[in-house]
Amino acid sequence: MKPALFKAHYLVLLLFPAATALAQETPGQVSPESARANFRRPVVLAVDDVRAFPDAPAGFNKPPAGGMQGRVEIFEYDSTVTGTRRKAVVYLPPHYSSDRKYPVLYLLHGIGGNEWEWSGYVHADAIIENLIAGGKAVPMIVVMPNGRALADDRPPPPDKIYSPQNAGGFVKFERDLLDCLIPAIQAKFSASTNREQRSLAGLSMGGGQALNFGLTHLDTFAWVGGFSSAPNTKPPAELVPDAAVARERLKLLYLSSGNQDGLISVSQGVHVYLQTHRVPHIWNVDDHGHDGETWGSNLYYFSQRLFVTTNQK
Ligand code: FER
Repeated sequence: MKPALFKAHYLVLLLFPAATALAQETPGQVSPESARANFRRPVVLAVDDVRAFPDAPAGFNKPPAGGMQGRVEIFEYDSTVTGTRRKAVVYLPPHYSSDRKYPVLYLLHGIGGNEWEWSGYVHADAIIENLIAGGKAVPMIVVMPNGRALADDRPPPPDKIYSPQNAGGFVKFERDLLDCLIPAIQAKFSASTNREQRSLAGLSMGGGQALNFGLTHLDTFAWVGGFSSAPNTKPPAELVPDAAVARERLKLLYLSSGNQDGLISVSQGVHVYLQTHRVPHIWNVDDHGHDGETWGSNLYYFSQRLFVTTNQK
């Protein structure tokens, strides 16, 4: 019998004890070639890069048998960043009423997506509706904006997705979100204006945005989630310059990645930094790639903690 020491994966661990985290890519550095290379990076797992949760149960992302009781609307707002009128998809929970204020989750899409990616591809509306119906999530408003803050914010053709121009729109969205979208949502809907009732999360490029904007605006967001975050993610020391402040102000910080995803080192870098600086967070490494299955399943676990269960002190 071959001694376990010589098994290939142990050898890999011995030669490369830690994954080298991918450095932040600024829009000017984004190209189809760099994206291809990033997606092909070898996955090197540490011992704690394991599941926090099983995959979400069967049917979790299917509309309830009796049909959706909540509704999805298209919301329009004026942006001083793009100089245009922009669209966001808004989910309103069952029995939505102006008699009460609702917490709000802002959900950000990936580099090739738009305001329909979360509802149309991942079925975020059905996921959250099922959780609310089962008493596992609090009734909340979910805002799914277009995170590409450009005058033309349509997804570019495939050969232009990994371009400085497209990636630049995702940086500009920070001011659009904070100065234009959030005030407009609060003016139109019965939304709480309290930071403890506001969350920011996203997938891939949107995961990077959620970490970049959420963690550096703790006056605005108390619940932050990055799923399969992309190389637009800032270095962790910029995201969390003061661990004591993060510990104090964050109600929930949730990071996830599939262990088949070449971008996992982005999230690993943030996780290791948070661990070193003792900032409580959830770290869920599932068996997926860079795909809708990991995003749906992680939204399922993230959203049921929102506005209730804190993992911070
Ligand atoms: C990159 C690879 C992937 C990158 C962005 C992505 C900015 C984003 C992927 C997605 O949103 O799905 O090199 O650079």
